[in-house]
Amino acid sequence: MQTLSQFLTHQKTDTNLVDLIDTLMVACKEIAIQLREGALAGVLGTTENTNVQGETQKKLDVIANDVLKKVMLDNPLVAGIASEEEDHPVAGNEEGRYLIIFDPLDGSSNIDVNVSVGTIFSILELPKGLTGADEKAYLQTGRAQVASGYVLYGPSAVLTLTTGSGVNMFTLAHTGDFLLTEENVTIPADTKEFSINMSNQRFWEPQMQNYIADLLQGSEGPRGKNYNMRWVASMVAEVHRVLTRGGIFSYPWDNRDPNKPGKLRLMYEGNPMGLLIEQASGKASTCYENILDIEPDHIHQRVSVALGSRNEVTSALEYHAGNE
Ligand code: AHM
Ligand code: MG
Repeated sequence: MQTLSQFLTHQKTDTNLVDLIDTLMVACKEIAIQLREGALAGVLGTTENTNVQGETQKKLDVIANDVLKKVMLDNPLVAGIASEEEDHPVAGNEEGRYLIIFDPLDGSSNIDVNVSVGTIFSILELPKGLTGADEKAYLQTGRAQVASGYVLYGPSAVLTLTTGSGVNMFTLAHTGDFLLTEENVTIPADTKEFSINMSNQRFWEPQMQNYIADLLQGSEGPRGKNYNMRWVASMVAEVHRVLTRGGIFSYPWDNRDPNKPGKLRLMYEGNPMGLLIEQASGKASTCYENILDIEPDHIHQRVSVALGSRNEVTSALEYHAGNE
């Protein structure tokens, strides 16, 4: 079985990028160990702090952020990092070439109930004339990502990675190596499974309400088939399911807060997951435009998301057409 670095080297990935991804996995292995210890290590529960998003931080949000920040900033290739848990980007090495953007622990509402969580990451090159402390350096479209991925901490720890030529999955072995377990992941174009937090239904736009109402009618309705529903409340787990067996996942725009077009964040969640989905032949949209085409204007900006099986996402978008 091939290790992660063997696989990337065979793919002729830039050696600096291989080094950087290896460093990211050093941090993720440490996070996996802390998660596995759970209550034994006293890491469950919340802190007294809220992050820049106004959310209460879990102890493990803070631990995962500190681990990633320290490990990545120690790598001389890193010009700076931006994190969902940091107010502002943090500068790294002045000679560094890469910017690392991460959601240290996605789905952290699931930590205390021992359900899957994950780390999501996105890698960009530092634009000329800017430093890793400049927010502007990070405000690149999702298409500019040189790599993105996540580590799902579930029954097994799985790295899902793209460097722009397909999607591959690596499982963390007891030896500490990530070993290639799924090559060239492809999402089926059609599906009978959707994933959305139904409790927010009354806050959605009528277009999304109509689309989901039609799915719920099953084989009697206009879609002509019975759909199953799943909601883990960890985007990493939902995207992993979509990549593994197809499906549509959405966290759509809702009217709870007019300043927030959806709950998920473009730079930490939308873009890295969008690139994985597109590289696996799926589709990733806001319901109105391709996520990867958005010109970001803020490091913490929110975005509505509908992603997964190509034909199903296209059907969802048809309900929204003409409402731009
Ligand atoms: P987080 O990054 O603070 O954990 O929030 C993102 C998570 C996603 O993983 C998940 O899809 C969503 O929030 C669940 O939200 P809800 O609790 O509204 O169902
Ligand atoms: Mg998140």
